[in-house]
Amino acid sequence: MKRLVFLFTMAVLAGGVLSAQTADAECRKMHDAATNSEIETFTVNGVAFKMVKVAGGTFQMGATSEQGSDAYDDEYPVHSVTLSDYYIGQTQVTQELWEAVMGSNPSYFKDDNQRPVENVSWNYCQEFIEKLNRLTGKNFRLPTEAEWEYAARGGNKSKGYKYSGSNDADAVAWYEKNSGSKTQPVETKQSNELGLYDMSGNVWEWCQDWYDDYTSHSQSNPKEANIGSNRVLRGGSWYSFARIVRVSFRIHYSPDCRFNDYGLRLAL
Ligand SMILES: [Ca+2]
Repeated sequence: MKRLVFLFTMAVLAGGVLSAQTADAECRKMHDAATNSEIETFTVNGVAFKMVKVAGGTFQMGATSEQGSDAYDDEYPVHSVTLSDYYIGQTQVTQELWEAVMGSNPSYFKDDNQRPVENVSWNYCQEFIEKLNRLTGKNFRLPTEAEWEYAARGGNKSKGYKYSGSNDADAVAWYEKNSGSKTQPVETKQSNELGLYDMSGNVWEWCQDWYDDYTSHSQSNPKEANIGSNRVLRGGSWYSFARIVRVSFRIHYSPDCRFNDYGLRLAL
């Protein structure tokens, strides 16, 4: 009897060890699926940066219900947009990366090169991207406005938050209330559903598109309007009220404009 109990105990223990190993492997797989396998690392002049794969899908762009009465007129009408897969920067372009490519740093807040680069116009961003592409042989670009918003909303992992990754601006964004009136190093707030940092707040992010009014038509991979006078910026900054760092808020300025809260995030 004793021996039987012993064998039984050993069998249960062995089973436990086996299932623990299976669970470990399962956890590892899930972890990899959520992180490494969807992230590509690129290096330019010794500086590494990460691009996160965004699986395409269809989403409602504009002032959806969670935006409530904070939404402005130009966030309407809400319309359906379908996007193919693309990559987007895990963080805003840092001063370290900008300097590795351009050999200089135009930023106003300079004491830490992990702060996002700012004080860059849309035109200057295009120069940066052109040079980056020459150095890497890739086709980096700015995200379209639709790609920016889909990624900010968490893509097909979206939980429908008002800000990128939370309904609490403080959890995910450096903005007027918590920034100390300056940029903050990237990746120091919680990420959103896709593992992207600072899509709400820190610095505004230039999009590829000319600014245009929304229409109610469904769109597929919308590209920039043919003509316009202003380029779109998204996400708000260290200087913005919470209402401005919402996922659907939009502003637009001349492509020559630069301020100490205008920066960028790459797409591919
Ligand atoms: Ca931002």
